[in-house]
Amino acid sequence: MIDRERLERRAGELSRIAGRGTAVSRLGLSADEQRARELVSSWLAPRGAQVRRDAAANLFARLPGEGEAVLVGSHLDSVPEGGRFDGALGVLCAVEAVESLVDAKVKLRRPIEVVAWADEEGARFGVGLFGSTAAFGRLARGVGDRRDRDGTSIADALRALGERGDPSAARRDPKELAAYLELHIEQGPRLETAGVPLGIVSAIVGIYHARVSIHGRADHAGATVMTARADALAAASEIVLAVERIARSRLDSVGTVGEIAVRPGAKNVVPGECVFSLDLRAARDHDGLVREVLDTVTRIADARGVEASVDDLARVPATSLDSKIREVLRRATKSVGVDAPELVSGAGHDAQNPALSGVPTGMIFVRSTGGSHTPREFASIDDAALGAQALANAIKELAT
Ligand code: HGY
Ligand code: MN
Ligand code: MN
Repeated sequence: MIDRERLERRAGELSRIAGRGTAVSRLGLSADEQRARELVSSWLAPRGAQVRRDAAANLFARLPGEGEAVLVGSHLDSVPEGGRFDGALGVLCAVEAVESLVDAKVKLRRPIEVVAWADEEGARFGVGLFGSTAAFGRLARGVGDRRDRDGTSIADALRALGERGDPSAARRDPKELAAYLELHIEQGPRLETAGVPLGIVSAIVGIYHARVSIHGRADHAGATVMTARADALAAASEIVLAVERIARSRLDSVGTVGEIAVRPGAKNVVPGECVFSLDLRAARDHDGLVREVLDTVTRIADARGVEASVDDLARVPATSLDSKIREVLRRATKSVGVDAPELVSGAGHDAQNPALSGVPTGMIFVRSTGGSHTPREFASIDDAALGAQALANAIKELAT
């Protein structure tokens, strides 16, 4: 049923949008992401899908039917210098699964909607899972005013795409949906180590994103003795190492500072200000991890005589996925000959938003190698075709 060549050809076409070699830099809410949505629309519109883009720039392609819809998809944006498969493979396999069912003239009762969520990575504005958070009405207030490094706001970026600029207008009723399915590369080594091409996601870790600003005092690097300094970068550095220490000390926890900026940023000026990102995740006691890190930020800032302010960007609780849908996915993967293990996802996914909104949600993992969020990321077309076939089987069971 799956047309392997079509899947492979389209994967190549998509990876060339904002791609360079095996790297992709297709940032959310950019013209590149819009070009990717147009490419996906060009595949589905000729198959009778009604294609629309919502106020948060999410793309939906709907094949008509009766009752609540089965929603299936992932995201098209990437991190800067990311890989070709993160998100993109889920959209490609959703399109291929649906087209293979249409090719085979399978009678589907329910409507099927293929979705490409906008700006899942939050690479420009810092708000991860942006499009799906907007669609399920979970955006924090004032998100539209969040700005990227050039001072462009989310509202500006949406208006540049031809939207009105208020992402909260993307909200839709979760009761319109019978189920949400997402195929995604694992982005870790477990399936590779186990020698298994597919996995089923049991739960997704809790994720907290924030921006920490440390205000010290800029001063002359030569004329200011060490005991008279309020060095913002030295304080931030102690905090970064504390994040690493705390995450290492707690079960199933990770902590990362991926972005940092220093002002004024000159070799002979004691740093007056430092702004850095916080990414804290845990499968269990996520709140405890966040609390311990934020208490430590305050303790270090007080001890060093600098001011620390924390700007919450996103907080998604640990999310377990629907047991009935996991059973559907177990049958679907078995039917392609795979005894798929259940895995907790350390990566965040758009699937958290439908799941937290009461939509029965499931995820299929496809084996990937070379890590992720890097051009080394890789998934084989054989594993992708197997995943797409399992996805088609699951859609068929849920939609007939
Ligand atoms: O950060 C994540 O886990 C996802 O790739 N956005
Ligand atoms: Mn990612
Ligand atoms: Mn992803």
